Amino acid sequence: ISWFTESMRDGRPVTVESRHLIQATSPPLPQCPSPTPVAQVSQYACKRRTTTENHNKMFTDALEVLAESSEFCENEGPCLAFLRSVSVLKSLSFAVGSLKATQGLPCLGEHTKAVMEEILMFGRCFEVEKIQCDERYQALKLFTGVFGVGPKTAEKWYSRGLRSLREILTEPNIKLNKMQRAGFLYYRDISKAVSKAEAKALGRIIEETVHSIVPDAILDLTGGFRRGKEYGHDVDFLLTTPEMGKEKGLLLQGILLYCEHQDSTFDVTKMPSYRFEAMDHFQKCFMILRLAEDQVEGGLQRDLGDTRCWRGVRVDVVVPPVDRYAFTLIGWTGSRMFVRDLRRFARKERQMLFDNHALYDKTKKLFLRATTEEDVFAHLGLEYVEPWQRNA
Ligand code: DCT
Ligand code: MG
Repeated sequence: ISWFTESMRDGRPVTVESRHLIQATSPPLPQCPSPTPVAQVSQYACKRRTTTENHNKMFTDALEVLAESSEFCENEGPCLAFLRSVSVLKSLSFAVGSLKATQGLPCLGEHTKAVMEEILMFGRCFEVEKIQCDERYQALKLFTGVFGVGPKTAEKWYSRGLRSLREILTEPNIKLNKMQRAGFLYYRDISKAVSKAEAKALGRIIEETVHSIVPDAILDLTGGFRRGKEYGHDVDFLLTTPEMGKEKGLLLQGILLYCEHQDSTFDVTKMPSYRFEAMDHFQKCFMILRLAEDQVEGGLQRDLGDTRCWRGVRVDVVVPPVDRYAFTLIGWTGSRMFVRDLRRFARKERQMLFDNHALYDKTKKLFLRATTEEDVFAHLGLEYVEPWQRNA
């Protein structure tokens, strides 16, 4: 996860009853959904229902390469345009078989359509293959895959002629920060996907640790696992206490391999003049935790030849005060595009400002209260979208 370092581009109700950990919301039994007519697909990801089932992977994989390549070239506009088309294609309940089938769909630009046409005709896209063979793209992808390394650092290393992780580690003039050193130290573990069983095990461990400090603390699994994903690159948790203020200084001890702790800079007295932004100000920990073999149901995922009985896993824990919990839960459940469009929808269609701390009605000049995610959707005049339908 490098988004908090450099490239800052950005359920269920949290009632007392549902405050039990690791209740990854699972989709209900498959029904036979009638496909949404193309003409009714919204331009806003928060008005679409997107499960983890992607019927258009061959297009979205290719378009994601183009998005990433644009990001590496600091072309924010094209990057976002590709990500928006990816998101629309992921929401479809059918596999696109011809360009005609995309008529009326929002967010699909000329470039996207040309790529799709080529894939439909030849099963591959020349431009994407060219990018994948490009030396700069390969190096930047490799470098940004290291925890703590964002596109700017990756570019700096590339422009100094460095091409491999070994070259970075042996170049005497390169000074790694604490986060990057941990990123290299646990590189193999962190670059391996985390399974749902491993995420659940971590939830139990963190809950136990937290409860030994504050018995009534509330922990929820968020991020991709809350959206029903089977694998993730990290595990994200939200932590709070029923009593306001008691969440301050709630620390995790004993199992940390690496921890980057950021204290809260959230100040409720500054709310009236406060700027709405993508990153929140709550206390948080970006960690690497040691997960032992016997803690995971069915055991750890292991590489051939790995004789260790543990692995390192990237874990984020964010600690908002309980009166901000619903906003933060939506933000940290994601997906990125879902939340990005929730903010855009609020701003453009409702004259409201929304982020991980608050929802503000500009017309009424009022901060709106919410204790559950449903409250937030209701304030925005949106149909509630379940976490497993937010994989936009
Ligand atoms: N998030 C966001 N904006 C970002 C990055 C993240 O709003 N720029 C939110 C959305 C998801 C949540 O934070 C957790 O982030 P990640 O762990 O990066 O995403 P994920 O969906 O959990 O993906 P993965 O399964 O790979 O961890
Ligand atoms: Mg995650």
